[in-house]
Amino acid sequence: MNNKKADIIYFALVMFVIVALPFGISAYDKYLWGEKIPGDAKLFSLTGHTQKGWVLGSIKAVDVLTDGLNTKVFTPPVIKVNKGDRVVLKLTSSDVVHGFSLKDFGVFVNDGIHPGKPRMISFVADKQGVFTFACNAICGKHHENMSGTIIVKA
Ligand SMILES: [Cu+2]
Repeated sequence: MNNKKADIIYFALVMFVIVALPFGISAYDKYLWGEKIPGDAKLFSLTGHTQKGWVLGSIKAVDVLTDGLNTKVFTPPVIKVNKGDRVVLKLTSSDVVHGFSLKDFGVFVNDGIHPGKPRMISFVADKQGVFTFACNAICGKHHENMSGTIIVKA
């Protein structure tokens, strides 16, 4: 094989990867989110952090790196939904392996939420009230603080 032919083949390979990558990522997202989640589901992201507890949304990398500087920043998240809503939570860890439990709705992640591997959980908020979710993996000295509230309104 001459060099020119090899160049063309490598070029084609690189182009293939560049073109295929977004498709791969969106397919992986679909796989994570599951196909059966209806479009009207209420979606929330929760990121587990050993010092800040559960954070609504995502945590910036810089916050993970500087967590020792602002350990006092701790605001447990509050999620508000309406009775009957399908709720989907995307659970991510920013540092160590966390877990998740929302026992009032029978939701448990017992095999861990590992950094870089978001977990999707889904349930129907079929009862009204104020419910607590927590981390069910011993993840550090602030483990006890790792909780949040889900308010289900009528
Ligand atoms: Cu935890």
